[in-house]
Amino acid sequence: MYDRLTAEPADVATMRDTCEDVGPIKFGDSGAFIGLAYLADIQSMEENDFVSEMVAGGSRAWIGAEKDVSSFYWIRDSESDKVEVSFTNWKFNEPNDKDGSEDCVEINRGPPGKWNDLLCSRKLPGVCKYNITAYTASRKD
Ligand SMILES: [Ca+2]
Repeated sequence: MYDRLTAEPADVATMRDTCEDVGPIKFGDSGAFIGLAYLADIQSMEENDFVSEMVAGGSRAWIGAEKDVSSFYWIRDSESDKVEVSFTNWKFNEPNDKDGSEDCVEINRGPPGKWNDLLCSRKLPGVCKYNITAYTASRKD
């Protein structure tokens, strides 16, 4: 389950905190639970299309990949909870690590759904992803 973040554009560190503040969430009297939210990781082309189309007008947005030394990782709940990126959808000639300082990743740069590495301090919207652990009641809000 996803939700496009409607907050003001922000740098990646701020956006990660904002996503984490969204979860955990409980819905309804039964306590139906949606687990922690984090800046979205993307595991397949189908998921990539879903996230890409979610961002209004196909505008640029942060996704949750970040570089450590020379590889990109999906970072979820914390710096220690990270998984090396396998599926990718880089734009042609990206990631280019311009000026040796592009460690974060945006989606919808150029062709829809394509990725670009970018300075983490740039301000963009972001897509949060909810890790659903149980969902037994209909959403009431
Ligand atoms: Ca780049």
